[in-house]
Order: sequence, then structure tokens, then C-alpha cells
Amino acid sequence: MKFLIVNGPNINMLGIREPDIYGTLTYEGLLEYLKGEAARLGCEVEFFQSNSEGELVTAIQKALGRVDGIVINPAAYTHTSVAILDALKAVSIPAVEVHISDVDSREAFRQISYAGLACKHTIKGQGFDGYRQAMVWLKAHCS
Ligand code: CA2
Repeated sequence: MKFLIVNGPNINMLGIREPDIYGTLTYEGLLEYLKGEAARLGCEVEFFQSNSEGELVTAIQKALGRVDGIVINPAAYTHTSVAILDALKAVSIPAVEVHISDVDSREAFRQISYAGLACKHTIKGQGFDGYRQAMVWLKAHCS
């Protein structure tokens, strides 16, 4: 199986600010960790991160016919973006939503997820391991 792992705005700042919420691993460190975990699962993986909503929509569209599953942390766009929701619905690729923090125990606005409406499963509050868990879930349910 091949997965696309999509990350939204400010995820490239991981490890630089707010380590109490988002941990101390950098974005590059996260990619290295996930490359290793994907290999252990016997899966291929590619990554995309952008701070721009339109670029995230385009990356999801371009995944059509190329990947078997999408792991997506739309970050702040989770709570605002109908465009990302529509892109996930348009490609209809099995998707799992990941949040590093436990959004349910944070501000009320973080408890609304538009993207999640198009995802088969959501993993919250598991830190960086949530992305690995999402790949495991997709492999078990969508292969
Ligand atoms: O918990 C998550 O993974 C979030 O998707 C992260 C988003 C936040 O807006 C969502 O509500 C929950 C924010 C990502 C920002 O990442 C930062 C990393 C380092 C320093 C500051 C922000």
C-alpha cells in the first residue's frame, strides 16, 4: 500500500514552539520516524506539508489514482475548511484524520472538524505515534 501523509499550517514549526502541546520532535524528525514505521509495515509513504489551504486541496486532488490511503492532519484548517472536506470527498480515497494533541480537551472551536466528516477514522492526542496508528488502521481496514 502507498500512503500520502498530509500536514497543514504550522506543522513545519514542530519542535520549535509549544513543546508542551506538540512535543519536541521537529517536522523533519517526524518524517524520518514515519519513513521507518512505513517500511516496517511494508508500505510506501510520501509526504506533503503546506501552510496554504489551496495547496493542500491540490495535493489531495493529485493523490487520485496514485495512493491507497491518506493520513491527514489539516491543523487549523481542520476547524474551518470546507474546501479540504470537499477535496477528500471528491477523491474518495480512504482517509484517517490525525491530531497530535487531544483537541477534545482544548478550546471549543477545536472540537469542530470539517475534514473529519470525510475521514473513516480519527486519532487524537496520541502525539506523533498517531500518524503511525493511522497507517496501521488503513492497512488493516483498506487493503
Ligand atoms: O493537535 C493537532 O495536531 C492540531 O491539528 C494542531 C494544529 C491545531 O490548530 C489543531 O487544533 C490541532 C496546530 C498546529 C500548529 O503546530 C505548531 C507547532 C509548533 C509550534 C506552534 C504550532
